[in-house]
Amino acid sequence: MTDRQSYYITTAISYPNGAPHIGHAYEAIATDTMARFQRLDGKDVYFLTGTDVHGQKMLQTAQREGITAAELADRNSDRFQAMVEALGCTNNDFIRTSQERHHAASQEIWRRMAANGDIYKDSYSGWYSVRDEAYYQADETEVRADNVRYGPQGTPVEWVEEESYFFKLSKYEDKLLALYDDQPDFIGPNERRNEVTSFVKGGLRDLSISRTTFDWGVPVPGDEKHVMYVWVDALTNYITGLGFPDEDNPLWKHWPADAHIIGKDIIRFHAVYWPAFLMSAGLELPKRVFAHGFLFNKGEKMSKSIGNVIDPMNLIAAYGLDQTRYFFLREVPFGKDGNYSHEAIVNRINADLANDLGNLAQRSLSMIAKNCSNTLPQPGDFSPEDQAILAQADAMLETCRVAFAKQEIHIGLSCIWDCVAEANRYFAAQEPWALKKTDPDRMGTVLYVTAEVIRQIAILAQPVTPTAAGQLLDNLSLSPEARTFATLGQDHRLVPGTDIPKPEPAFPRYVEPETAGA
Ligand code: ME8
Repeated sequence: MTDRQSYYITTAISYPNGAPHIGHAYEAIATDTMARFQRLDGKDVYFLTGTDVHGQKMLQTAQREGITAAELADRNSDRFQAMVEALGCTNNDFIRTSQERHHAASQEIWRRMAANGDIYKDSYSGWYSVRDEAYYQADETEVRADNVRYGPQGTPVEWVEEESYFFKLSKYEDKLLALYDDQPDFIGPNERRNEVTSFVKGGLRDLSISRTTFDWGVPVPGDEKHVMYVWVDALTNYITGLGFPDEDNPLWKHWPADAHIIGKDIIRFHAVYWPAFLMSAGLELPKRVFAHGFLFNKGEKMSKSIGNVIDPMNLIAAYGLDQTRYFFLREVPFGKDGNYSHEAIVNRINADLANDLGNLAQRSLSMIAKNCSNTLPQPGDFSPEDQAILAQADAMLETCRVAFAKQEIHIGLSCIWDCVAEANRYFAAQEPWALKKTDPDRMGTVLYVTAEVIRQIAILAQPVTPTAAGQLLDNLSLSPEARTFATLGQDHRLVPGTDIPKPEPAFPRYVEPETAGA
């Protein structure tokens, strides 16, 4: 088991300055789906998520609420952790940057960057956005009609002037450009790669990496008047989670990360600052940073600061967990922005899940239960139509592997649901219900082929709809070992003669609450 290939995947760690919103849930669902996919594909997966408790934004929110930043962090981190659990995430750990292990790791990476000659003391004066926790150049900001100055992400900026430690980011300009060139897959999707490359080509200035005007953060080693700039410690969470600086920790084998999954607004921190910090500290670089898009509800960006927040728990309660997971990952091409609405969600649930997959499975397996004494039938020779649908099912794994390696979850899902659609056409054209009287052997073959195609669809659907796919696999009497991707393809076909139970429905239809039970 130890020679399994490692796969380390992370989400961004969220600011717990408010309740989790749908953007956080989206990132967790997508990352969990990728973690489950790689695990089922035989990799030794480690999946980390958590909360980013430091910074001025947390401090200001706590002050407004009349509590300490530590209290705010604890209270809301609990809510984030509960959300991740409610979403069915299979994360191995949940980090909070207030933890002692994280302070130790952040101080160690600082020491290593300093030892490499990359940290010096000076004074900073410039623009800072508390909402983005980001420094901006004057030419990245603009004063709008309301007389307020805004940064490039549309958040207000304020003037900051204080003694500060700096990181020699300018020294890493050429090294970063060489990285983007040599490893074209380092940043995905391509539009983000272009954005980052042109930002770095525009010239990098040294980065202010400490603050003295508040003390909510990780103290700078050797100069406790300063706390680290929140992004220095936040990014370090990815190695804290693997035991850094203890390289004998068994988890350290997972470094470097295979994929950091983040939103597009924080690509600069992950694709510019983070690799520069790691190069400076003499540590390996992550293999890929992938930025997903933003979700919009009625076209408006959601954020805790604006107050336009949709509670993911409500979505799960209203539509179901597997349904919510499927909707977001199928509807929104991963990497692009997306919209959602009640109508769009209901349409996906009823069309793709309840009708196309749910009904096909229920109809075909019920026919087996009823007409074949609850036993998988023995197929006869396969017709060209049988062979075509089986070949399409057998080919899904490879397409999904290629797609998931690039975080193109939507392409993997559309390949699976193309097969669902084709299986429906096959089933309708073969009319097994009519064969019952005229040619029962041929009926058995059609039902066997349909069940075998459903087997492969359900195995591949597990990462996105784990519970419902598990129900389909229960309906086929498949043992836990018979549910991994190693069993996909023609070498592990369903065994004729296996007893199967009367099928339980896996994907219920969505019924509007006011008409439910009417
Ligand atoms: O940025 N749609 O935390 P955060 C999709 N602490 N994704 C969204 C979104 C939306 N409407 N709103 C936010 C931070 N996100 C830092 C990260 S990592 C070392 C530190 C995504 O709570 C956002 O892009 O503001 C980010 O990836 C994640 O949610 C956490 O955002």
